[in-house]
Amino acid sequence: MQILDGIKLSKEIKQEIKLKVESYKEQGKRVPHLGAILVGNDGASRTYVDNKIKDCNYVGFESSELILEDTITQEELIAKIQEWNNDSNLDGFIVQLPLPKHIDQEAVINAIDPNKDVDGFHPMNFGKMALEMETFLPATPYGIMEMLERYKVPTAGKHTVVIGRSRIVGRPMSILMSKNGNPGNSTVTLTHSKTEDLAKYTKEADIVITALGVPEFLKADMIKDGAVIVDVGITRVDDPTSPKGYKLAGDVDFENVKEKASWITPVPGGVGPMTRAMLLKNTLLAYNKNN
Ligand code: BQF
Repeated sequence: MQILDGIKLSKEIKQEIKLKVESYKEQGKRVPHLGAILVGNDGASRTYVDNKIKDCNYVGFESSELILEDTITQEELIAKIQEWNNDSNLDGFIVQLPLPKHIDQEAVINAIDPNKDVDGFHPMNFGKMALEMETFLPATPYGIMEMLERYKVPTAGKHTVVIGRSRIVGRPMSILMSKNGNPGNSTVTLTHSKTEDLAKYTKEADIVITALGVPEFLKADMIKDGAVIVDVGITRVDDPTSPKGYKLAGDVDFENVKEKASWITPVPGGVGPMTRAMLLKNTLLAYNKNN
């Protein structure tokens, strides 16, 4: 078993970006600028946004943070988004998900200028991705592709089974793994909550990508020897021994599955750090496209 180390790789990527920013500065150019909108004060969302801002500081990007009350109306939020769409100082921005229940997530995503949509969630960008045109890829699928590429994990001709069909992870992942390129050229099965006998598919898989959110769901007897296992699950589970009172649990029964897998991502320290690094890559792409 070999570990797909997202911490190590994300550090390398951040270092590459940092060097690019230094060279822009030397050329007298402005630096890339990322914005983040947070609605409400959910603890996990707060942490995610804080970390995105920290990452910007680390690589030398400018960043802007807008924290809005969870009582804000959808119209008010969309008005803020339009302000940021028209702000030529801002290369790209994200609206941290999930949003409060009274706000229609789809309407909000649709309001973002596709050229500033560094999360790659706008339907225009999803469509471009599906058509294999250059665009912002959603950060988690992008991070997984980057990881497979940098570790030279073979994907062509392999059977990839994706568990979960969310707009942000599972579905885009299924599209990217089947694209004509490297990584890609996989034969993809997209499984979901209505799939009958899921293990029938996972046992046949050369690559399993699980984005379910059920701790330790994927057991050793559900995979074949030498399979590549990518764990996108990050559920907070109580842990009184940790200072935070919780720990992160993946979808994979890591201790047992790792004995059978050829490559495996840990949780924490696998896909999550790659997700963070890819937001920076997308911001760099926005900077280069909009300049
Ligand atoms: C790690 C996210 C669900 C809903 C909204 C590192 C992250 C997570 C885990 C992280 C996520 C998940 C993010 C680890 C960003 C990934 O070491 O395992 C980093 O920061 N993520 C988000 O912004 O919104 C979410 C998951």
